[in-house]
Amino acid sequence: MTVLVDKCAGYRQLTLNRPDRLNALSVEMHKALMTALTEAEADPECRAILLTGAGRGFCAGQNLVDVQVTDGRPPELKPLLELYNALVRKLRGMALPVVCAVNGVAAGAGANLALAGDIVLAAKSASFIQAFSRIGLIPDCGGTWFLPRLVGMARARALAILAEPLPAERAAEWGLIWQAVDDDRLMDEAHALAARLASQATTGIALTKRALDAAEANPLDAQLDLERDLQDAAGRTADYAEGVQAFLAKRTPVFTGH
Ligand code: T3D
Repeated sequence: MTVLVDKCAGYRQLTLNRPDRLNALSVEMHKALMTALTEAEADPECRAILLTGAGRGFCAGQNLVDVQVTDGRPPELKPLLELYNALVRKLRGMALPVVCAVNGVAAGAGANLALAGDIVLAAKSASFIQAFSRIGLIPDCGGTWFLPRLVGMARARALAILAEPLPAERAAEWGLIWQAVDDDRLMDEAHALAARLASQATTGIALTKRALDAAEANPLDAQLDLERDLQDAAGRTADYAEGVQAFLAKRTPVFTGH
């Protein structure tokens, strides 16, 4: 199994599972991850995703064994890149919050896959490497979009061109990720976060994700209109009614995600 699926209370843990190759992405793994995300979204009991890697790495990007130049002919990369694009679109478009727990090195497409999550935690020993320029490629899997937005153009350019490892703690300082945590705390923290998200008003979170993603391209005027419409939708959820009632009654709200 190239992706392990664990059903936890309220959420699913998906684990990239080719540890001998630092979870480098094969076509089989692409398909397994896509299937696991689609199935999680269709499960009414599942209200958050926790994505991590088995072994000492998170993901080393494209499985380079599959794209070797043979007989002097470079491989056709476009079909492969459609798989990456589909994965990034899927992760960003998920109606569920996605927590990435980066347990070790995240390189190439593996780094950018992590950045497609909503909240990224990393073990302090982990690092992020835009490894593409080392092999003559450009950052893909959304890298050229995520990097400048998260850390600014100067840092994005240096990360992309120099391909040096960015340690997790600096990645957090720079705003590339949410938090760097002690290695032995990573999975406990990630599970606690996923469980917490799974008990929140998850329809509201899904609408928040849509608003933030649209904000990247919208002028303020259009964004204000979008906020009005999405807030209107959030205001019609049972969770909003519950949230207000619980606040007024000074009790903890019980959200259902509806
Ligand atoms: O099709 C296309 O090419 C377009 C799509 C591109 C998307 C991309 O992701 S391009 C970028 C691809 N990824 C890389 O270039 C990273 C390659 N890996 C590394 O640079 C290093 O492995 C790391 C810096 C990530 C970690 O270094 P280290 O020293 O901790 O581990 P290692 O010894 O290099 O790797 C451990 C094993 O995993 C090793 O196998 P072995 O020698 O024990 O049999 C290594 O070959 C294997 N491995 C690591 N990364 C990949 C890989 N095998 C296949 N593909 C990999 N990407």
